[in-house]
Amino acid sequence: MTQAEKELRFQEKIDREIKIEPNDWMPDEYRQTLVRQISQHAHSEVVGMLPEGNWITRAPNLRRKAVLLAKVQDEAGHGLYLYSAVETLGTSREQTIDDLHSGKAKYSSIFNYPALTWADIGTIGWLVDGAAIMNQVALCRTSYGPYARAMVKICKEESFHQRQGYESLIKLCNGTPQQKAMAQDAMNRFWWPALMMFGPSDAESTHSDQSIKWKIKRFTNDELRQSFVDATVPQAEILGLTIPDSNLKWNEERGHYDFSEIDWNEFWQVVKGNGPCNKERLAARVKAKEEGAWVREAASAFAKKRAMKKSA
Ligand code: FAQ
Repeated sequence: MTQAEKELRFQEKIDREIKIEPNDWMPDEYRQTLVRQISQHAHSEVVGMLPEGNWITRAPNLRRKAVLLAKVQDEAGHGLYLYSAVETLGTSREQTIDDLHSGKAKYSSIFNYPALTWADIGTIGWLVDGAAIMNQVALCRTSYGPYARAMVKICKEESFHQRQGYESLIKLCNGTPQQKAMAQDAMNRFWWPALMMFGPSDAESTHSDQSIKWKIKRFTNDELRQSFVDATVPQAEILGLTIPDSNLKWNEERGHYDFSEIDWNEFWQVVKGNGPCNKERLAARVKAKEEGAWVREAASAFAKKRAMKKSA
């Protein structure tokens, strides 16, 4: 079969909604796109543990601490499912992590913003996990089998994360004036970075067209961003929080909210490594790898010893 015939068959399979599995033939570009997207997604989950992990010791009570601890552990689990999905495409976990540490691979821009107050933790759950779910529910139907199956479990957990964040904010917004002000301040700082999570506008998105054709992505960046805004505005109204956008307005004709243009200069600056916490985040991951080297060495020495015993 020629390359062109193979590609045609591959596309037919995608069009018929048949999942692509690790041993199936796939175009190199499809494989590379998946490795890029899934590994960046995995890195986002793992780097995303840092701003929240920083608050575990400072949670205001035992219940909040237990919930936050569980959430941060969930994110580690998501990273692991996703690194495994990348391995099914023939790229080792070691390589994937090295690509993050060398700056070759990206992770979500949102995690380069600091979590300054306790209200930021509720806001991250509500807005950041909320944005993540909007994007990830669609990924449950992505064309690559291992990624789609990982996303089903991840989405169930992200949904709990979003709700615990919202519940925490309900408490703050119905608390003292200082607590409400703290929630508003968190909203002011996280709203725009949350909208940036969906990526560049469709006009600027380099990968969207091909990824939609391959059904890796089911919706474009702008479509998902709009759905997020439409779903979130009523939630902010219930909390009594003001969204920091004077142009935010329901558009009867479109059946959607209109909102201001994103500051794309800020977005690209953060993506390129110049956000408020980029250097700190990467340094924390490199340090974790170095400090965990002895654990990996001990584990592989133990595995070798056990294998030797077994064969003897
Ligand atoms: N930040 O052509 P497109 C979470 C890059 S998980 C940084 O539109 P694509 C859970 C993009 O990589 C959050 N870079 O790209 C949690 C590309 O650069 P490249 C992560 C970004 O792939 C919650 C270039 O710009 N979720 O939050 C960003 O078609 C709380 C051009 O962009 C996922 O990763 C960005 N925001 O669409 C954890 C979901 N946006 O690679 C802890 C899976 C774009 O050519 C606490 N990923 N870029 O060098 C996706 O759905 C897609 O990859 C998009 C981007 C939609 C993110």
